[in-house]
Amino acid sequence: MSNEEKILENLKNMMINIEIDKVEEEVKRALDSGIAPLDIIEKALAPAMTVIGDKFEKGEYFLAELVAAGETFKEILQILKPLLVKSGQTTKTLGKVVIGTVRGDLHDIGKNIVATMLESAGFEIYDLGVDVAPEDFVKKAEEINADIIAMSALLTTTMIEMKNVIEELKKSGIRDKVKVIIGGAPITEEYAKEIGADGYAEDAVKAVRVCKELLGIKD
Ligand code: B1M
Repeated sequence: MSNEEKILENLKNMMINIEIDKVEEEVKRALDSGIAPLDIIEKALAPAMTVIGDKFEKGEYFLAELVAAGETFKEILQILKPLLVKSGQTTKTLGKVVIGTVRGDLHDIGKNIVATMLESAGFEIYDLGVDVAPEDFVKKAEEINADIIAMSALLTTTMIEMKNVIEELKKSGIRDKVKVIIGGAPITEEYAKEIGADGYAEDAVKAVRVCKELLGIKD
């Protein structure tokens, strides 16, 4: 195992064991040793969250652990976000994206990563936060003349809101003016097709690629 792999493995385990006070220090150590901010997220912190979710499901962890891990992830993102944006090094705007987590859903860690990655790729981001009603997605898209609406859902019970947003876009007569991309742990390519979304991405890196494809932008 390389030194980089060891540090990432260590970080992942600290997160899984909810050793909150040690995580920030280890992230700084990872950065100092030259590990890319995106690798810290994709190879250590995000996989740790999957394990934490599994433990919650099995009853080994409770809501307190879920909250502590979520809060820690958000704090670490505050440190990594400027570095991610900087590494994108783009100045021109590729397009306007309205992003949010759908109604009834308060999960925003993945959505924030997607927003950060899109921003670093050169998109202009309008982040509506969490628990966003369909009308609010549409209102914002109309107001800023958005190119893309990007929706995140982490609960099987809230996925349906994505369909509601698409219905709302049709009602407002702007469905053909804006592309819709969806994602989040329970979302699949099939679901995207089923509800008539234009794109689906399983992670933040793919979300950037799909958004570019939807607007016909070549790398
Ligand atoms: Co919740 N939670 N949670 N939770 N939580 C899950 C989602 C769950 C799978 C855990 C489990 O049981 N295994 C489960 C859902 C079960 C289901 O619906 N099938 C669950 C539950 C049940 C709940 C509550 C109902 C618990 C309760 O109260 N009894 C409750 C619901 C609250 C609500 O939303 N109304 C709840 C609450 C919470 C906290 C608030 C404590 C906290 C969220 C903190 C926060 O977000 N600010 C939390 C957390 C942390 C999780 C887990 C452990 C981790 C989620 C996460 O941040 N992952 C999660 C378990 C899991 O997902 N395995 C779980 C890391 C993040 C980087 O990944 O968000 O998947 P993710 O994002 C990825 C991709 O999905 C993708 O890219 C991201 C980066 O690669 N992606 C997109 C995301 N959005 C995208 C959009 C795109 C494209 C890609 O295009 C637009």
